[in-house]
Amino acid sequence: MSEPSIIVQRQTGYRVITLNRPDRLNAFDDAMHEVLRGTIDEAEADEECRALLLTGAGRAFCSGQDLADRLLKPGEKPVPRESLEKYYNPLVRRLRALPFPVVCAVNGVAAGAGANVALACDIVIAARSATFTQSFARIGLIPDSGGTYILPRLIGEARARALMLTAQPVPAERAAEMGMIWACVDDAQLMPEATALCEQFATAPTRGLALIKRAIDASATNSFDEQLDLERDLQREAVMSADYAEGVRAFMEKRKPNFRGRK
Ligand code: T3D
Repeated sequence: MSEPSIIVQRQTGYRVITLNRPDRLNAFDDAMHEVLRGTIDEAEADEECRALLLTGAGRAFCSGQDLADRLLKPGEKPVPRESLEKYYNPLVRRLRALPFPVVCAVNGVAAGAGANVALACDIVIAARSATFTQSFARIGLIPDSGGTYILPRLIGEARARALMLTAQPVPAERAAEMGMIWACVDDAQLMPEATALCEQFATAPTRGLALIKRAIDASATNSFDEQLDLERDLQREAVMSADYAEGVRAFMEKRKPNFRGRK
């Protein structure tokens, strides 16, 4: 039997999803996209799941689209694949909109759509040996999977433009200095640190965290006034939650809160 292209480990309060095509540096083919979609559906449907940890098997996180599936035979004409419409766009939209945090542990090379899928996650933590490459320009493509939207907002337009036009790899340490990612850690510390974050989220006020995700996403396009109105509306929702009542009670009683999570 062949190896599964996606491995899921269920932990208390969160799931670990591992991209598992190491001989292709975890490049996406259609089958892997389909399995990943199903895996995320299951995690979202499970109210006990309060965080996701996304990582890769072997020496890479993900090298983007599997280019072996794009090799034309002599004389063959290119056909529209619609892979953005079918797979990459729904995936990054989904990662942004999930009602709980998504932590990406970038264990090695992240290239093409692989880099931008990582950057679409809520918290990106990378091993010191990892690199981020907007490799699209090397093969005549444009950066996709939200890269042209997310990257300039993370590191500024000047740097994003240069990285996308030159396809120069960025080592993890530099990526952290630029603000492209949350942190760069020693390779041996990657999974312990990413797991610790997920364990924290597994007992967090998950509904409140989902509102934070919504507010930050909206801030990219809202005016200041629109954002203030949104904060007011989302805070109204948060103030009415059982988790806020519990948070205040626990604070006053000097004990650890017992949040309800997604229920
Ligand atoms: O068509 C559409 O659907 C449009 C959508 C596009 C979305 C995209 O993601 S486009 C971008 C696609 N990805 C790339 O262009 C990156 C291609 N890979 C690389 O540039 C390099 O492999 C890396 C910089 C990522 C790593 O380099 P290195 O030297 O560490 O490893 P390597 O030797 O190049 O790769 C190791 C193996 O993985 C090798 O196979 P082999 O020789 O051992 O049998 C290589 O062919 C394979 N591999 C790596 N990336 C891909 C891949 N095979 C298929 N597709 C890949 N993307």
